[in-house]
Amino acid sequence: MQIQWYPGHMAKARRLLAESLRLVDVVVELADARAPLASQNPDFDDLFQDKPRVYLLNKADLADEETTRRWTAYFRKRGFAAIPFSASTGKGQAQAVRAIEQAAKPVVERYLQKGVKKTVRAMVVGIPNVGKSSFINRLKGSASAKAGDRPGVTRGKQWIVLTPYLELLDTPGLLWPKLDDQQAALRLAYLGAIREEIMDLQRLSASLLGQLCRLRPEAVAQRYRIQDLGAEEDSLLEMACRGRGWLQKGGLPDLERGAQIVLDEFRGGKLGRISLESPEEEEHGPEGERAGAPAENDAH
Ligand SMILES: Nc1nc2c(ncn2[C@@H]2O[C@H](COP(=O)(O)OP(=O)(O)OP(=O)(O)O)[C@@H](O)[C@H]2O)c(=O)[nH]1
Ligand SMILES: [Mg+2]
Repeated sequence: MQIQWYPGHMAKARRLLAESLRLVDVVVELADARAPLASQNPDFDDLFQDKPRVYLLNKADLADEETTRRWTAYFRKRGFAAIPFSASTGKGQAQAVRAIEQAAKPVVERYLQKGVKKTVRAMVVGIPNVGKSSFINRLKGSASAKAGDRPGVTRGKQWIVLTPYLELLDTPGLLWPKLDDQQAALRLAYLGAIREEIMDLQRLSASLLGQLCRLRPEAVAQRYRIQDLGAEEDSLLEMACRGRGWLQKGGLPDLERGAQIVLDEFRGGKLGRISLESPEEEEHGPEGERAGAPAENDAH
């Protein structure tokens, strides 16, 4: 299954982001804590160039805590601080606001020297469905920006005034024109960043089950009552349907319904907190990763 999703509204969104750049002091970039690399838009370096950037690993409440800790160490080692955040629980909120203020400090001070107290404007960017609007709502303390559990909810830009001195710009989720790395594209699809209508959901959910069998065999065995965790990907969805009783009238597995439920349950954290990527895998390749194994050494 080849995954590509770069519809017209996204190309338009890219232009909108580029145009908005001159209005903002800071770019707040959200990635998904469960796959911090796959969910980073490689176009952003080009697009935002020298603008001060704050990195948040959102949905940290759904990611494995220990793996997220190692990811923050990984990024710190490479010279930038990535703050674990959860728009759902509010964890990381104070650090996020502090990081925005810190990133804006040079420009604020320049204005102060001229006797002006500047309003900091920060643009919130990231892939679709990563939680940009939810992040803004969390900081604002109210549902000011429209959020939803599918990609492509925000279509235009919207300014949200947090305080007289801090404004946030909500923007549409942005992917990149060619998803070269199809492993990463699959992760994006598992996370819900790609529009479902363009994919074969049964194949997607079977492949997610295969991945989960490697990452969290016990959780899969328990939740879907699958005994043979080493089975071919193609048969895993069928086994899950039988295990959970998702059957059609004649007793055949209801693969369509099962596919949707498996994806929704993973996205909703029903199998526990699971990270799809680890820094060790990034540094040593998939072979270097021992699924579910704790980190031996933080300095990896
Ligand atoms: N568990 C959890 N869910 C979150 C978090 N942040 C956002 N969500 C959920 O993720 C889904 C997408 O959130 P949005 O805020 O609409 O995402 P967005 O990045 O604005 O999406 P687009 O506008 O479509 O690009 C919603 O169902 C949110 O409730 C989080 O930190 N934890
Ligand atoms: Mg949005």
